[in-house]
Amino acid sequence: MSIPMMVLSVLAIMSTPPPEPVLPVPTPAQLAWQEMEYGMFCHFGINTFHNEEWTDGTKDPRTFNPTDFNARQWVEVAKEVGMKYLVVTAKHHDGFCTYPTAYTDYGVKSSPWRGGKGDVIREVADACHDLGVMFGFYLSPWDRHEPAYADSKAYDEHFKKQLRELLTGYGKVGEVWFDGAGSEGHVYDWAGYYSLIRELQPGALIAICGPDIRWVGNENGVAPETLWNVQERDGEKVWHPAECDVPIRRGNWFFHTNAERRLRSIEEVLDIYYRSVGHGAVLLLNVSPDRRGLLPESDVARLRELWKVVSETFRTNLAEGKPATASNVRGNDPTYGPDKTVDADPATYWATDDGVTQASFEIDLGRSTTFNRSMVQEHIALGQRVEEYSLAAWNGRRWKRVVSGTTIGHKRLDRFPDVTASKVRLTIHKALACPTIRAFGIYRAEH
Ligand code: FUL
Repeated sequence: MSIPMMVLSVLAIMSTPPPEPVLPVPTPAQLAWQEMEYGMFCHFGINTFHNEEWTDGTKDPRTFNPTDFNARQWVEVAKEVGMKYLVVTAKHHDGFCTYPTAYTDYGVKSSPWRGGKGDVIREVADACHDLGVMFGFYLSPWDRHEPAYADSKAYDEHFKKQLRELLTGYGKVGEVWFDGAGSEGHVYDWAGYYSLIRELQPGALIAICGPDIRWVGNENGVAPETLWNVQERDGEKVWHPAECDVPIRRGNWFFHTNAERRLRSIEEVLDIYYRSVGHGAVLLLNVSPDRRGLLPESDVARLRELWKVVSETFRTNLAEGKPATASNVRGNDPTYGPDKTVDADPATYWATDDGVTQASFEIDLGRSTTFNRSMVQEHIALGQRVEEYSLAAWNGRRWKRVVSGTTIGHKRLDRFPDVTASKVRLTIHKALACPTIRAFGIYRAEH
């Protein structure tokens, strides 16, 4: 063995093991999904043609007739504006199926659209797979049309048959969305639904009424300031990350004519972004295809505007590559050095010694720098840890606190008025175990 090789192997032996995970940790599919941060929800069905949010299952299926349907437009827009996945309604509470199911005539089969041969789900799924956007579907458990709904057992069978069609006929499915609305008092065979999904699409995440993704608890697109991924379910601790679903037009999941005034302003959607993604949740923003079967131009313009602001804001990390020092580095091993938070490599992270749950790192910006946004990410593959943090800035004479908060999780974004400093310091005041910080950034936003 050559001398340099020997040195390397000795170093390898001496290198410090990573921290033990804080259990439970995300599954690889949950981790990949949290990494996506942002997706598009599309509610499209019979309601689209009636200016109603919930129809009762009696609307004539012949009224479903988009004039210019193009799912590719939906997915192209989603991709262009930074959304990494798309969830579309295969059946809403009214029971109308947007795909040609064999188990009811109430759906596209009985509509004039494409001579009764159309399939919304096929076209959305194909476009998603083609363009590399994760595909998901919404299948409402509550069904106001299906006569079998009155009989729980019979309906379970019906529902499973529909699930099977959707899970076997449309390629890879990333997310199955089970809405709880309207189901009060009804008994479903959830365990049966879940095992069918696990069997047919083991990679699919089951959301809302399901074990993999939880509902954030409101339809305003806002996650609480303190957001833990770990939740208690049936007396057991589980990793159950939150999704914030919210319509881009206030109160409208489905398209309504003459409702453009409900379109949220850029300030509102930006605020939603900061309070969902920026609180460590995933944002599922609903955009309703119209009666043409296209996303309305005004909504598309708003999505573009939002993504422009977000990408411009976070394009330049003013701390990237700057020298960093820390109060503690795990095993004094540079593998876990504080520079790993600003190296733009998502795989590396700063970590402290076991038991050190209060620690800080400083970044020397080299010159006086003005910023008004910050970003911190934990290495959640090893579990969520941080309970309290703060950011301080050196104004040449003393440290001044800029912002403080509780949890970080996958991502924490903070907004504050312009700060000018030559050094910044992130302090972890409290954590469940030694912190693992994967990324840190400061930015100057114009909006
Ligand atoms: C709610 C439903 O009742 C709405 O119509 C919409 O589907 C929303 C995503 O979930 O519970």
